[in-house]
Amino acid sequence: MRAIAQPNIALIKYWGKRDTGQNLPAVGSISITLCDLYTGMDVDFDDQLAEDQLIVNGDAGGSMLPRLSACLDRVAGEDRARARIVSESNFPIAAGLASSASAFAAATVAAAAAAGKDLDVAELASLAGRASGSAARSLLGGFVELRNCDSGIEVGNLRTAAEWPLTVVIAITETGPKAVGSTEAMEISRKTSPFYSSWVEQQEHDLAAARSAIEKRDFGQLAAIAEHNCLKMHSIMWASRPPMVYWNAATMRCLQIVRKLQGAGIGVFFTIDAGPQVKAVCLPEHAEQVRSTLSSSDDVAAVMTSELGDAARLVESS
Ligand code: 2P0
Repeated sequence: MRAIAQPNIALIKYWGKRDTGQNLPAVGSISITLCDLYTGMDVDFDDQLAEDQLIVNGDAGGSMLPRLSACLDRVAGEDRARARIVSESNFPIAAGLASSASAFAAATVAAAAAAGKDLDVAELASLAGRASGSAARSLLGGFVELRNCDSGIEVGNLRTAAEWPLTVVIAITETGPKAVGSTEAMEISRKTSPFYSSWVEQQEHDLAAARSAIEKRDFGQLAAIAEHNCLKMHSIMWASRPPMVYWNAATMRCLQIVRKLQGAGIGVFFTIDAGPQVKAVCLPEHAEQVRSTLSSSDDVAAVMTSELGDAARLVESS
C-alpha cells in the first residue's frame, strides 16, 4: 500500500513534551501543510520476510528503520508480518524541512491500509503522533491545529488550502543533517532552559491569536504572531544548556531580507524550525519577488517554492 504525505510548517510551534513515553506534546501547535514537497511511502507486509526492510530514496538501510518498525507495530500490532518499506522524498531529509512529519504521516496511513484497518483521523493522529509529534498535523491539509486533549492529541482543520492560498518560499542555507535532532533538543530545553515554563504558559495566547488571524484571513496578524512564536522558541534553545543554535550566518541574512521586503510593503513573514533553513510565508502575488530576492542572496544554496496542500492520502502503488 502506498501513501503520500506532505511536510507541514508550524506557524505556532510544538517544542517540548508533556510525556516522553507516549510522545505527547507539552503545547498545541498550528501548521500549514505544503503541496509541492512530498514523501511517498510504500508499506507491504510479507510473511516470508525475516525482518523489516527499508529503502530510502533508492538506498538500503537508513537510520529511520527502528522508528518506522515501532510505528508499524503500533498500527498493525506487534504480531504483524515483517514489512517491506520504500520511502522517497523530493526534498532534503533531516535538515529542518519536517521530513519526519511527512514520512510518519505517510507510513501511518500506508500501514493502516496494508493491515486492513479502516481508521478515522483521530485514530491515525494518535498513532502518527506517537511516532513524531508533527506527523499528526500532516494527516490534514491547509491550516491545521493540533490540540492536547484528555486522551492525548487531536487534530482539526482551521481552513483549507483553497480558502486562503498562501505560498511558502524555502531558503536552503545549508544541506546535510542537523547536529542535534529535535526529539533530543526538546528534552534539553525542557530540562534546562529558564524560559521553558513561560513558553508553555504563553502558548494558549499565541494559538488563540493565530486561530483568529486564520479565521479573519488577516495576514498581518498571522505574520506578527508567527514570527514572535518562532523567535520565542529559538530563544528557549539558545538559553538551554548546552545551547542549541540552529541558525547560521545565512539564516540571519535571510531574516534581514524578509524584514527589508516587509518594509517595502511585501506580504511576507519568516519562520524557522530546528534547522538553518528559512521559510518565508507570503501572499501569492508577492511570492515571485520573495523567491527572486532570496535566491539572489549569495549564501542561499537553493530555494524551493510550495503552495499549500491537501491531506495525506492513499495512492496507487507505483
Ligand atoms: C514544529 N518542530 O512544530 C516544531 C518546530 C521543530 C521545530 O515538530 O520528537 O520531529 O518526533 O515528536 O515532530 C520537530 O519535531 O519531534 C518539530 P518528535 P518532531 O514543527
